[in-house]
Amino acid sequence: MPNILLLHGPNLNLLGTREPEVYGSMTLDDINAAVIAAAAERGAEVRPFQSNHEGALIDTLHQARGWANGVVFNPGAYTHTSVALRDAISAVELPVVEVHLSNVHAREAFRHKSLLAPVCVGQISGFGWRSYLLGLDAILGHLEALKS
Ligand code: CA2
Repeated sequence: MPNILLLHGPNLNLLGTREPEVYGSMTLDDINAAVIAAAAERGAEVRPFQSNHEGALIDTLHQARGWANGVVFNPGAYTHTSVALRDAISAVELPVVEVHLSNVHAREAFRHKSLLAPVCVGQISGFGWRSYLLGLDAILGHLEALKS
C-alpha cells in the first residue's frame, strides 16, 4: 500500500474563509477528506500536514523519508522563494508532485517561476481543489510506473 504525504504550505489553513473567487470555497479539512477518500479507493494511505513555517515543512519532508513513498505538495508562496525547500526535496529523494489551486501562470509574473518544480516529478496548477486529486493520481501513477 503506497503511503502519501499531503503537504500544505503557508496560509492554506485559511482556505474556505477568504478569497473564494481565487482559491474556492472548500476548506483545507474538506480537501484533505476528499484526497484521503480518493486514495482509500485506490488502496493508498494519505497523511495530511499543513504549516505556515518553512522549517516545519522541511522537517516534515525529512521525517517522511521514514514512512512515505511520495508527496503531494502545495508549497503556497514558498513555491516562488524557497531554496531551502528545494534543497529538502532534492535531499529526501522522494517523488514530489507540486500542486496549486490557482493557475499560477495566469497570475502575477512573480508566481510564474517555481524554484521547486525542477526537483519535482511535475506540476499541476489551476484546477481548484481538484488539483489535489490530479496530484494524487499523478503520484500514484508515478509510483506504479517505477515498479515496472
Ligand atoms: O494557487 C495556489 O495553490 C498557490 O500555491 C496559493 C498560494 C500562492 O502564494 C501561490 O502563488 C499559489 C497562496 C495561498 C494563500 O491561501 C489563502 C487561502 C485563503 C485565503 C487567503 C489565502
